[in-house]
Amino acid sequence: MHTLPQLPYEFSALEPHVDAKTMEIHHGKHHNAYVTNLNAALEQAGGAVADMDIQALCLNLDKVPEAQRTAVRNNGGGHYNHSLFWQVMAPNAGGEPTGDLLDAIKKEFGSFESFQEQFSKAAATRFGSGWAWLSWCKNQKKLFVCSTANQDNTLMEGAAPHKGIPLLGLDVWEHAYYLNYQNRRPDYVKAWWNVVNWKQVDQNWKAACGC
Ligand code: MN3
Repeated sequence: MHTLPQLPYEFSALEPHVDAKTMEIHHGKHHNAYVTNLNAALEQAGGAVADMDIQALCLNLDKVPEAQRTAVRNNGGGHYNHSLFWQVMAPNAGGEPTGDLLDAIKKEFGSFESFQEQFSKAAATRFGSGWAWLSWCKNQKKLFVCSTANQDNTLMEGAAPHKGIPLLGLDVWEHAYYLNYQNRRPDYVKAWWNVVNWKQVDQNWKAACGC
């Protein structure tokens, strides 16, 4: 059974960048529905996939019976992505990462500003609903930026140009910003940098690369 994680802060904690009403609906209704629907699909599927943790499920969608695979992809992806999303945001956050992670970003993208630009572009140009990512490619031992459609993520086979472990994710579904920003996705993306929890991203990176 998968369960809805508690938000690590109040609904209003990310204001004015992300408003309390959006957080309340996003966590309590949208994320909760992904968890409920994931559990229902896994109950139908039975077998080993019913006991996998959420990361293993995203990595092993081919092990899910075909009849439930799309439901598990959409709702399991939704559960994984949002669980990460709440963690990589925090009040009194934003700014730049420090130390090794900043060095790794500079090495890969030239500068922090250039990384931010690439990531914002990935978020702005994803057509329809999806996510922007900073992920770690284990095979090539490098950071990369991309976007994915729907509730896909970079753990899933064929969802992105590289397979990799998500370190930082940005939800660009309209439900993530429409109340406050209406159609202005670029304004939401710009404001969102003020709530990025770089300490958590650094932890995610160290866990992913073993460094
Ligand atoms: Mn969402």
